[in-house]
Formats: sequence, structure tokens, C-alpha cells
Amino acid sequence: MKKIASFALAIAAVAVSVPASAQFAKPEDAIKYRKNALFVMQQNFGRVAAMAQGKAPFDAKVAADSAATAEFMSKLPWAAFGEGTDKGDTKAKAEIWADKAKFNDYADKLQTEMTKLSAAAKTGSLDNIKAALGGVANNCKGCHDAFRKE
Ligand code: ASC
Repeated sequence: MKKIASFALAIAAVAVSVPASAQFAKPEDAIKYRKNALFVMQQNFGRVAAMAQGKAPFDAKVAADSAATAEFMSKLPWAAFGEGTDKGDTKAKAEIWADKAKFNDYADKLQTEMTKLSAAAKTGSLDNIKAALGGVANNCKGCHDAFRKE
């Protein structure tokens, strides 16, 4: 019973952590939220990328856990790019709000590619990870080139 209750709570927590359109008390909170989510995502992705590039020793468990965390984190930033969050401590370009469809395509594609990377990492094969890494990295770069200030 206790187990079922905590499982239900965990599901509820996940459901409320990724609302389709999140509300933030202040624009600064939204900016901080998306930057922190992207930072945690990058730290986890970067750990997997370092292994794929031979810059860090391959540890299948760490890679799988990190890729799974990066996959989950990739769902979070986008709800925090609402109207009025273009100004402040952010490198986000105005083009994000001018071309939301293109931005959303990058956001969606990132999540798709992260899911592939996480699935690859779960196989325990570094070759599978290497094959899936570029899909994520290219999407990061494309979106940054279009939508992030230097
Ligand atoms: C990273 C990171 C990015 C991407 C990009 C891939 O680890 O911080 O922005 O990968 O460099 O091209």
C-alpha cells in the first residue's frame, strides 16, 4: 500500500513538473528555470559525449544514467520561454519569439534525439552511443546558431 501510494505520488510529481505551459511568478524565474534546466541537461549530455569522444573512460552505468537524466531534462526548458521572458539575464535572441514554430521544432527534435541517445546508452554499447550522439549535438548547435546570442 505504502509502495503504491509513493508510486502514485511520484507519477503526480512528474506530471506537475512538466506542464504544457508553465506559469512563473516573475520573468526572472522563468529565465533562471530554463537556464538551470539547460545547464543540468548539458552537464549530463557532456558526460556522455566525453565518453563517446574518448575524453573520459567509458562507464556504461554512468552513461545510461546520465543520458536518461539528460533526456528528462530536455523536456523542461521550453515551458519557460513564454512571452515577456525575452529581456533580462539571458542569451535568448528575439528570434525565438518571432519564429516560435522553428524554435519549437528544435525543442521537439532535441527531445526525440535525446530519447534515441538514452535508448542507445541503455544497450551498454559505446558504438551505439557514438551513433546517437551526433543527432543531439547537431540539434544543440543548430538551435544555438539560430537563437542564442554569443
Ligand atoms: C554540448 C554543449 C553544446 C553542444 C554543442 C554540440 O555539450 O554545451 O552546446 O554540446 O556543442 O555541437
